[in-house]
Amino acid sequence: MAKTFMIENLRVVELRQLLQQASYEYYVLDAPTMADSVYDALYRELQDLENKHPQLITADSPTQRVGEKPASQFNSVQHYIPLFSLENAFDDGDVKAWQERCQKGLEKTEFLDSICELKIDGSAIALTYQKGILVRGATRGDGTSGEDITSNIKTIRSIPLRLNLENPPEHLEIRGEAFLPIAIFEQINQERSQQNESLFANPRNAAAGTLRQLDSRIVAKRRLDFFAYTVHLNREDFALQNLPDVSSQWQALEFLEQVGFRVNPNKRLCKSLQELQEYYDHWATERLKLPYMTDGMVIKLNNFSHQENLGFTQKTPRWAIAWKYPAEEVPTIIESVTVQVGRTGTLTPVAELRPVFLAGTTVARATLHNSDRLAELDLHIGDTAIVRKAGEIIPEVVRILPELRPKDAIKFVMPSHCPECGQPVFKPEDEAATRCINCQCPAIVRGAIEHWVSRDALDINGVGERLVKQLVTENQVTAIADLYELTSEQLQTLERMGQKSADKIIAAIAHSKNKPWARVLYGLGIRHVGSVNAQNIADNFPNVQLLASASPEAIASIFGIGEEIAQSIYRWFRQEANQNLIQKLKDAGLQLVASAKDQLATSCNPNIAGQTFVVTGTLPTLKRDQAKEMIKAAGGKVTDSVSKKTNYLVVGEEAGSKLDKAQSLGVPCISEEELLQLLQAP
Ligand code: 1X8
Repeated sequence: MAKTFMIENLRVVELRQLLQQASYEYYVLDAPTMADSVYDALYRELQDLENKHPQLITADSPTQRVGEKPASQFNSVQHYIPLFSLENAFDDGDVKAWQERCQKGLEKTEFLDSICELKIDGSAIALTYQKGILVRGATRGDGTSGEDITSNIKTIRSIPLRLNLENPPEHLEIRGEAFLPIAIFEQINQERSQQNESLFANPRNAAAGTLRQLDSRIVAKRRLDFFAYTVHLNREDFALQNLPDVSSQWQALEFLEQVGFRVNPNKRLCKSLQELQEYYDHWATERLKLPYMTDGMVIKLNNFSHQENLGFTQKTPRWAIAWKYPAEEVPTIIESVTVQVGRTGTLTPVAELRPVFLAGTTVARATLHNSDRLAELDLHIGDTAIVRKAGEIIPEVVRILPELRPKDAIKFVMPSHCPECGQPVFKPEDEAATRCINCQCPAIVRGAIEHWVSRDALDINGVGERLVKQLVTENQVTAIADLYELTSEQLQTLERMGQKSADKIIAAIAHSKNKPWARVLYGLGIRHVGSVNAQNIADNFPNVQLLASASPEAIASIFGIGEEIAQSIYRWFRQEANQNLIQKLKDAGLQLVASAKDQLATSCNPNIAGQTFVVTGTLPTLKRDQAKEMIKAAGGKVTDSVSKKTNYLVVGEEAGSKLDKAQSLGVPCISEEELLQLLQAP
């Protein structure tokens, strides 16, 4: 026994190192050396050993990056060293003046060596390492104190949980920028738009929003990244501990790289104003090709002794300056406005523009967001509009210039009928958007199916946007459930569809019948029910009947599920078309019940598992059978009569002799509400 433990302990250490190295090569060096399948296998092996011996889990184990249960709030923490903001320069004159001030302050006449780095448009983060282990990550906040977001920070793969240092200092503060790569930002917004959730304006907001997510499991899915750019070190301590000499910003960046951080490679040591200008001009256009957002360059005096001598003003270091690139805005003509109908029926007005070159690409369309925004703009066809790439990604109409409006220009008004199906549209008072509410609207049907087949839902390979459009246009599919009645022959009647592909698609559709209940629930596309919520709800309501008949209160009693989501689910199941859909999916053989294995996974609720319940009387929201099902799903036992062995009697209105008996035996009596609390809190 002891011997096995020793061997397993050594293996855990080895696995941790192997996985740390592989992850460093993948996420920091961007040069993978280990196949994904090998990584996964080693990761699972580590996870199994850690499950077996939880005492072997360390803070720097790769398994600690997956996120934790949602926190109710973040704690405010004091920064060990304040985070300063930077003084801004808007032209070369500002930069020259800054350099001259530095020279004067240091009583020098020659140009002071400066490091140019790109200014990353993300969220500044302060990391604290104790003896080389990441112990805290905090947001910038007001610069003096921020929020402790350590569990979110740990999900960022390019942030080392342990520094690559033989002899780490007691305490080390690292600063850098957390950001979302543009592609991931776009993917998140696409998903949010499918969920009918509000969109992030730009990658910076998305990164900030993600970092402040209370559920770090969601953060783990979002693939934030991080560039380190500052290390606060005590040079005497460093010398004492035989750490490398870091006496300049250039050396600091090298040090950061060496200990395992991702450092932006686009840095330059400049020895003249001319070279600063070259860097600025070069990156003015090159930055638009980078996979992340930048909004300027940061210039820092290289020499730490220069930095120390100059020190700080109230808010900013005197030895650094940010030279910003102007936000790109251009005027153009609005030639027409089209209206798109989204998956959930939201109408989005889009301006069709006379094409203009903007921030690296030609732009011919720009979003007008929604009806309210459109009304604010008072937009007329033929207007001259100022167009901006919001965070240089999605072009938007910022404002129009009414003084340039042609005399006979006609004001654009939102259509009263859906451009896709012709049915009247509807604008709720409290929402900015107009929407189509015809559930047979082809746009909504297409959207619903695209969502159903998407990766996180039923993940049906081969059914893409084009095929969905064909199927809906040809009326082969008018609702999700119709997919399961398609035949290969039917598909082969479609343009460009051979037998082989058709067979493959039919097989993929059939295969989706094995996908678990949580995926099915997510696939239904109920408003506000994203994949994490769906899993959470499916864990608590292990079959569709329980969920369909649950009260909004019962649904909202799940941790992490708010009133709005609960109402949305409740209303969804009250619609006849949706009830029919569920019946058809059931008939088609989809998983509308959690599998025994999943139920077992949720049945570790120690409040319920192994306890014996009796349910009596009329419960306020649940039917008695539902309550019994829920108890059983959580691992409890349900019997019909009260005895000494009964652990709880669940009591509703007009309870009869069972209540008397329980009271005489001293069996605890609980309400439905108390039962739900037991079920919910593991
Ligand atoms: C902010 C930023 C800095 C750097 C890059 N991106 C930023 N957003 C850098 O130094 N490379 S420095 C900084 C600050 O000091 N407020």
